[in-house]
Amino acid sequence: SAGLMALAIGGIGLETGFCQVKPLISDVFTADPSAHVFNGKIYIYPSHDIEANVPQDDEGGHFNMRDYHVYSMDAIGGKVTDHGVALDLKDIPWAGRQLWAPDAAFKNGTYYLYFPVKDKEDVFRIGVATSQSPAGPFKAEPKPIPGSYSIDPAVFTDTDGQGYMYFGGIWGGQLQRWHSGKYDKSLSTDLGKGHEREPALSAKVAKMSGDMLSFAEAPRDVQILDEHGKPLLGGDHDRRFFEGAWLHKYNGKYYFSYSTGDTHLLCYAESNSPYGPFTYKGVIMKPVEGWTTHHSIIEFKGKWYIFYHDTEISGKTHLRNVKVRELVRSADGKIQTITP
Ligand code: FUB
Repeated sequence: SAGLMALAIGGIGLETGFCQVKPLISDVFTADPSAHVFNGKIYIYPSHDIEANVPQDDEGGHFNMRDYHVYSMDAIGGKVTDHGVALDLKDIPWAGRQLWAPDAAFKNGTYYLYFPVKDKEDVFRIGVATSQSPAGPFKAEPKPIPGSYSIDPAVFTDTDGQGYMYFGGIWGGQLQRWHSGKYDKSLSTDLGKGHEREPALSAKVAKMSGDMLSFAEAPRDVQILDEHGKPLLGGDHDRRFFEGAWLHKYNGKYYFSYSTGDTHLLCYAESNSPYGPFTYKGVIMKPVEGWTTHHSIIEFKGKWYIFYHDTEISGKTHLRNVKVRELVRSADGKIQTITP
């Protein structure tokens, strides 16, 4: 019916009732889009999914990515430019395999690309590479960031110029293996049975050093509290942190958003400090097609947008495509839940 017809305008479809959103990139597979506004343009730093013919396993071995491309757009709904290979696995001296979800930052004339990759012992670490251009190419530092581990770095620059890295992901992202402070390979999913009534594993946050190449402090827990001020529990799969952290600031408050992994939700929590504790507020997006769900949030020309992915083009969980749509808030600041 006419009421269900969607009007698609260069990637975003608008109409009442539902919203048809087209993939932003369709010649290659892209996922985990971290978007930033640099020099008045939108730059997207996604994972570059490929068919590597690695069988699916619980550790995410089938996500066997080997390089990154950077994309830019002058406007939402405008042309998307592919700037080519920004960083290749073979040019990261310490890397073994699996270039997962990256992020980028800018400080004092230099652009930074942060990326998780397994080292030669198959342990995820977070690396950093630099460029004079937001589009790259980026040159990797010779070693991972000291004290880094797990996946999904998201670097937030506060209004005072201070950078913070949020990171971590459980199960294939290995965060649970660091629970005791040392790497324990026997912990393969979360902390497992018997831990459901204990506080959930937390994402980590660390202040960045002035040169953005290292942590200025030991990573701390990003605590998420429920409406009674109690930490979310490990068994609370609809609300607890799994992976894919993002941080944005709106009206002076800090919004920490993330994926719940096995329940496939994007949720958010709010705080008056970039360190938290954050109070759980609700669901930003209900499950998309595909197992993983990963997003970023930016403001561009007075509107807020969420970048995310699904598997519309391939129908396969490890071959994803990025999308964008508007993020809408109610008058009280609450983020409206999106049903994709
Ligand atoms: O793309 C590989 C991994 O899948 C990411 O690091 C996670 O956030 C999930 O999207």
